[in-house]
Amino acid sequence: MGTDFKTIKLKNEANVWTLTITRPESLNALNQDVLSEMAQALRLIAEMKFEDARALVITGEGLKAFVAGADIKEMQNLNSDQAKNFGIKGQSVFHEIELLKIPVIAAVNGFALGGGLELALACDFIYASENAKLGLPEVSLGLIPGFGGTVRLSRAVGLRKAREMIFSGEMLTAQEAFEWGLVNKVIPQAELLPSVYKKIEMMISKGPLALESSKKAILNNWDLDIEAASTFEAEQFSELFNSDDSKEGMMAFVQKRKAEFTGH
Ligand code: CO8
Repeated sequence: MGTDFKTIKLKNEANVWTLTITRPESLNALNQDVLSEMAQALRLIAEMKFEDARALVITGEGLKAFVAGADIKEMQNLNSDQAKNFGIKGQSVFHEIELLKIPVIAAVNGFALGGGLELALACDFIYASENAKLGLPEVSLGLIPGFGGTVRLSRAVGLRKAREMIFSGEMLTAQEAFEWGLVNKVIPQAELLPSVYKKIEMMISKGPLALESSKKAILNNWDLDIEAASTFEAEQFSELFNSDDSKEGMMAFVQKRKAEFTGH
């Protein structure tokens, strides 16, 4: 498989994939190459059969940073049109994460700033190490978040907290981010990835079609009115009754045994 990347690493262990951004000398800042390689990696994973790709973890190399934002050194040379293209590229790569059929967990192992926090926000949820710092400091550069931060942060923490974070550019500690509901769990650095893999192991023992369908329903429904959202949920729910997995799941419960899901 074409996984010969320069700015990221893609690793597979028991069909759980880990995408690591590998520019620790720049605190894993996102430049054009990283975004292009991420797009390529996400496409590879999206095209896999369910049994070959059960979940994805996104993290950064080293003990200091998940991703400290878009690459400011590269960005400072952009004109307005180029900046727009760069912004749209980042937005579209991050949206591909949301569209993946499998759970995607951000393992935030240090600074998650600007584009780094925007990347984590596009993942299904975030586990963070105790030393993590999270923020959208773009106003300090005379900019605003441009990879989806103005959209996803307010949906994650509410409008008022999002405004406070974006207007001040201040970083939250991992513990504060946990208290704000931005981070699901705070874990000592050395235990971060093992904890993420442990949670994934539990999730992928469930019906893969049910995971896919719940991810789709949550994404589709988050900004719909209650009626439209309930209609979509009912469609997703009822469609699963055509699957072998739902029959197996319910039968296994009745027969008091563990379900054997096939993804069909
Ligand atoms: N871009 C490029 N290089 C970076 C970045 C970055 N975002 N962050 C850190 N680096 C580099 C530093 O320049 C330094 O390189 P060098 O050794 O060559 O000087 C190296 O990484 C180590 O960093 P520091 O020496 O600064 O490490 P410190 O521990 O002193 O500080 C901080 C760590 C606090 C994280 C600090 O590096 C920092 O403030 N970084 C910038 C954080 C930031 O502002 N991020 C937001 C960037 S803007 C953005 O993400 C917008 C996204 C949307 C774009 C849409 C486009 C239209």
